[in-house]
Amino acid sequence: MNNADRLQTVADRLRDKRRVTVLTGAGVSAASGVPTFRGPDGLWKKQRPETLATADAFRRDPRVVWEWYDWRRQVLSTKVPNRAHEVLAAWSERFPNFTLITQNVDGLHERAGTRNLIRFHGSIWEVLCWDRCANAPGRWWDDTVPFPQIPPSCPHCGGMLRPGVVWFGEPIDPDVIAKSTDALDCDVFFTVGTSAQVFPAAALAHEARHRGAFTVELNLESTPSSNAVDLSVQGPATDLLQTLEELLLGRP
Ligand code: BJW
Repeated sequence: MNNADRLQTVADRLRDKRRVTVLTGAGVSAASGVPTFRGPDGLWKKQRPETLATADAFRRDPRVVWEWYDWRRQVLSTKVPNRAHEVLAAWSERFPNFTLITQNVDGLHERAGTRNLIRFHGSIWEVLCWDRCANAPGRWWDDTVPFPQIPPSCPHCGGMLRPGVVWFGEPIDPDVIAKSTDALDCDVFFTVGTSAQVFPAAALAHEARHRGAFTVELNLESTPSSNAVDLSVQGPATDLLQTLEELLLGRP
């Protein structure tokens, strides 16, 4: 089956369906110029995850970790959503029961106007008090770019802030797990632009299929999920989602 046939099959599966769930990863933001983690120019090619994306790394050297996040926030502040974000935002309006679970912390799905969005790994635009001081309101939005001082300090206790993202070894918010698990009861489940190497996110497609969803992977290349989904289509997320949207709207 060629890509055109595969996408036609997916479009047929989507027609008249109500419950659609999409899991996205860094590949969806690649066309916006946001670096992925594990690709040839990925963030982990230059830095090991353990030195930047764990609580231990932060405890050891909060300045180095914050410099990395502050740099990424500066890069992100210059980026805009691409066609993949836009199509998914349109689907979030059109399908009666649509959920977008994103591993991305970049905020581009929000900026595209996506409804019913679950941030599986948190947000780079949120911060929280490292000491969880009693006066701080859990986590809050702070889009200061760049921070005038690194590490930025908690306005409530003067201690350090940390980024509102989920690091390796940290649990996913139980409320996020509960909402994501509910969304696995769907007609069609997509996994888009993720290497399917980070758990528990990587297990969601398998569980959705187990529950009866038709599962589809859209990715530039094959991943550990490719043989575990019903249909895998290779190509840039922007092109594949745009083609699907045209098929759904009945336009060439
Ligand atoms: C395109 C494209 C284009 C490119 N179009 N496609 C079970 C088994 C083994 C290990 C574990 C397990 N369960 C837990 C673990 C440990 C760990 C884990 O998974 N480790 C593995 C690496 C082995 N997981 C955790 O630690 C998680 N926590 C946890 O399980 O807690 C349990 C616990 C319970 C109770 C108490 C305590 C703990 C947390 C994981 C947190 C991940 N965090 C990060 C950093 C977020 C903050 C930040 O941004 O700095 O999340 S790591 C990084 O990877 C980031 C991403 O969200 C995540 C996934 O990456 P993604 O999106 O897949 O990106 P890439 O770069 O890998 O792939 C891009 C893909 O796009 C590629 O496939 C390209 O081909 C494709 N692509 N351009 C379409 N244009």
